Amino acid sequence: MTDVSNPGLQALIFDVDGTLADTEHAHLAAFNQAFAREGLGWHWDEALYTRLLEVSGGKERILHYWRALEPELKDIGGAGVRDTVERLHALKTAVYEEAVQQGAVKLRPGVLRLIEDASREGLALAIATTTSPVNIMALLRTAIGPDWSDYFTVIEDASTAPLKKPHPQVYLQTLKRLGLSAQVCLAIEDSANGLKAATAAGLPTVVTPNGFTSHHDFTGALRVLPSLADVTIAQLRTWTVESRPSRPGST
Ligand code: XBP
Ligand code: MG
Repeated sequence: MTDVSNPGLQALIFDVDGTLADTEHAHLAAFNQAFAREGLGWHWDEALYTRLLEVSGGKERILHYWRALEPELKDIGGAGVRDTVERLHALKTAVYEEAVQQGAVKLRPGVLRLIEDASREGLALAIATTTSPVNIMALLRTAIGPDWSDYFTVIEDASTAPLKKPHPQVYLQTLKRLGLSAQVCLAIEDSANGLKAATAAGLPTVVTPNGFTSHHDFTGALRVLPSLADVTIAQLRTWTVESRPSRPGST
């Protein structure tokens, strides 16, 4: 019998970059192409990009790098700097979108099966990401097909949640739109910033790290797994309920 005072899992909330797919190599190549096209002489290698990923959001990452390169950059709030960052990021987004449409990025193992299983079992599905909407569309349209958005009840992204992870805004807005409390949802993330954002919103969180994030601190994660390949909905249900503090008299 269902314990109404201890409701089960009702929704899965997915991060995109690094979680649904290993996108960061494609993001990195796109940043470098944008820098080259603008003749900036900037080039990010993988070691540098791994460190820069600590700053969530492409625009924020560009600005952070620029400020580190030119500490005297005065015009941080000014139109000159802002316009340049916007232009670079728009260029980078176009390059990334094209690469993804050409099949440069595949979903990580187990992701599509878990989405299909969750949907079949009546769980709600949502996306909570710092990336731009066109990037989500390019990835999921290519990987799942034109009806990809039918799977997702809620999508929150850079266009709706300007405060980037580790700020919990994107998760709080996702929960609000789902109309669910955090304790009946599960977040799936790949990075420390993502984990911090999700847990700050009260969400139990499973982490599947990748090459760019495997060195992060995942203290507070419900589980840290190499991928979603062997994960079942039944396991996610069990882990979610087990994550709750036990109530007096409940054992
Ligand atoms: C991912 C990001 C993104 C991408 C770049 O963070 O930080 O910024 O690297 O995408 P998360 P944009 O997976 O935690 O959401 O350039 O579109 O920002
Ligand atoms: Mg991520």
